[in-house]
Amino acid sequence: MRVTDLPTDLPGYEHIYSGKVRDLYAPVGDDGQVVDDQLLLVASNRLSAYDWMMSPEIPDKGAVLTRLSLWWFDQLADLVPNHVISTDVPDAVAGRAVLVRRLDMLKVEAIARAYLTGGGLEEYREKGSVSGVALPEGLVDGSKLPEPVFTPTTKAPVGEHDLPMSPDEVEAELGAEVAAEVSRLTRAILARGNEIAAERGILIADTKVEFGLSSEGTGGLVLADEVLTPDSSRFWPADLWEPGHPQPSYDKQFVRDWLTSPESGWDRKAGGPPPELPQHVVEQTRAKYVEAYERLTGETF
Ligand code: PZK
Repeated sequence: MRVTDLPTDLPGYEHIYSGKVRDLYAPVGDDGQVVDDQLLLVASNRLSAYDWMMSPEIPDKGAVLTRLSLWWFDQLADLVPNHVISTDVPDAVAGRAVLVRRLDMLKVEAIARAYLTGGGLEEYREKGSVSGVALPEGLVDGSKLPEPVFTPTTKAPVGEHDLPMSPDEVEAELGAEVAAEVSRLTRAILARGNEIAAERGILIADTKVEFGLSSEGTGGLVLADEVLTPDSSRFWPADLWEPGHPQPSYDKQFVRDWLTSPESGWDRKAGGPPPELPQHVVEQTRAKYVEAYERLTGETF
């Protein structure tokens, strides 16, 4: 996010933090004090590609992803409790914000992979295993794994890249019991996601989820953040799935194709910022987000 692009000023809320595509606020009570057990999670319409923020924004992206995430929380409710309190939020962020329980967040990015690509593929090519899990020989970019594998990473500050964590490092950070539960739940979430998505023409190659521990009650693991959205997961169109080469991205393919075409005039390797997206690319990309939402949920956006 550019420093000139300030987060929305929301009366009754204090801005805490901004990530690449989302903003975090704390509610302020009638007494003027920050409400210390809640947060407002706001999804923006910002889009990144090739590690650059695109301009202009994608209309409705934040609302589509917020509604998709809420729908998934319901589909996963029998596996794990979630942090959602309410969708009653200020008009300025209506439809793209949720009020959530403030948790003690685990300092681990919980990632599971159902298909091999990206960093997992690199590790497999070097070692024949991914995060300590031995895999069959002969797997290629896009291959389906025998079962989802837990491949946790560190949480690096914005701008830096997350690093793989070994099972020992995860245990040292979380304790053996919580580490085992995070691994089991992350793999179960991806497996459930793919059971549902496969019937609707979408493959979910991998996903990143965040867990927190609730300070009150039983103190168990709670699923936080967003879940099984195109921003937190690799969505692939099932009809184009063909192991052996990089798969097209369900949501970002129009943007990537245009940026790498002669039409854009952008030389990615020269290091300069990408050009403004033309209106047709913005519109096609918005349509892909809406299509993913409608196919998965069976509801009209
Ligand atoms: C929390 N993030 C990541 C998300 C951002 C950054 N329920 C929670 N309790 C405490 N902390 C968090 C959550 C959640 N979810 C999430 N960082 C802290 C994040 C959205 C926007 F800028």
